[in-house]
Amino acid sequence: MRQNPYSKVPILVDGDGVIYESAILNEYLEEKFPQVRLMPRDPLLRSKARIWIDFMNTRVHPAASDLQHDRNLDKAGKKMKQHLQTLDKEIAGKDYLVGEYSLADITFIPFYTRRERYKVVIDDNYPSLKRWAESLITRPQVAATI
Ligand SMILES: N[C@@H](CCC(=O)N[C@@H](CS)C(=O)NCC(=O)O)C(=O)O
Repeated sequence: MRQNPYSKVPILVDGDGVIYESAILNEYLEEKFPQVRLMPRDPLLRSKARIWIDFMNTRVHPAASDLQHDRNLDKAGKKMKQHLQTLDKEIAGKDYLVGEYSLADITFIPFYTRRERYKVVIDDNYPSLKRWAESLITRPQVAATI
């Protein structure tokens, strides 16, 4: 991919600009269209949202990739379980990870909708995680993309 020096998708071409790295691309869109608020306004809550976005991108997705490609299966399986337990605990009793619906929740969706590809089962062992994930994918804007 010529436009991304990392040779990865997604990329976003906007006028003369090319944006890559999904977390940065998502924040770009959030800033560009402020009428759709997908990040908290409070700086501390913004940091918390970014911590969860980073958690998905640097922990959940790499473990999923290892599982998908049969790399370090034992270790990847253990890590995935830990990450899912962490999320299950965090989301217990809440509708969203940080305040209102935000990019923190959204960043989990591509993993959840592809979980079979990673041989990941999210069942009643993770009751809060399952409830949250199912509620995310039934949002009309999300359901339309699946
Ligand atoms: N950190 C990057 C990861 C992007 C990534 O790994 N993309 C995969 C597809 S989901 C890809 O382009 N793989 C092709 C390759 O590695 O050659 C992001 O969040 O945008």
